[in-house]
Amino acid sequence: AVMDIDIVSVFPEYFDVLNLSLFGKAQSKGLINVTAHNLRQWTHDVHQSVDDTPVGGGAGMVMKPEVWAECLDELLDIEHIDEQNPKPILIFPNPSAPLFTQQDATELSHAQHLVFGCGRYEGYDARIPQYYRAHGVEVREYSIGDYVLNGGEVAVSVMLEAITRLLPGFMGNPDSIVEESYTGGNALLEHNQYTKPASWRGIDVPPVLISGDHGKVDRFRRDEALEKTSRIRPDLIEQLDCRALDKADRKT
Ligand code: 6GU
Repeated sequence: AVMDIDIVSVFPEYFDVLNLSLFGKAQSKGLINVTAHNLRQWTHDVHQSVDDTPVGGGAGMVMKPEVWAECLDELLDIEHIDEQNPKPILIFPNPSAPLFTQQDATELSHAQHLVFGCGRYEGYDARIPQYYRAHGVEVREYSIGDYVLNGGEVAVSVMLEAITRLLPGFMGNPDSIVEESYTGGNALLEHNQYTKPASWRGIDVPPVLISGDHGKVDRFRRDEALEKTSRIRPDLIEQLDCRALDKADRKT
């Protein structure tokens, strides 16, 4: 079934890029149906204002709950949930939320309807996610990393790419999904990749890779993945499921 994706933003044109490349193909193939909405279309005042000053004081502006609610009541259509219209999942990018992971991408790739709400300025009124949770909607808030962005648009495009590339038929070669980093209970960084020529500007590819011995190649790549991960991302080694390690895995 086609995955319906609604995105709400004050800069909906930002998502015009979704008509290009793999997203465009996925849309024409009928795998996904993406609509970017302008939040201001749910305002009623001449200034089409979507934000106000923070209660309690402080810098910047906070997105108002009333406008978001008019928008989300319509897009979520929570009165009419049945077999044809399964429960949507509401997602808010938020730099103060848990990190978005491959596990989240996998879970969300099984949804039928995703609604993304892009906050701008200093954020959105905390009662918005609270209200929809209290009314039975699955609401998720995610950060995409420990750095500051101006708004949720970039974060949504990152999450969308991570989710939609997992849809059956989206990628040309589904094998490349199972082999890559961060999948399964075996989240290691990937081993290095080489192509031909075997020697280039005086640098040789590791000879074992052209030995034709598949067992040795697998072992070499596994050792490289373990070594790279412990050096670059020791936090991923901490999270490793011991059962994912084989006897020959070097203790690094
Ligand atoms: Cl989800 N939003 C914003 N504004 N900044 C971020 C972020 C999200 N994730 C990391 N930085």
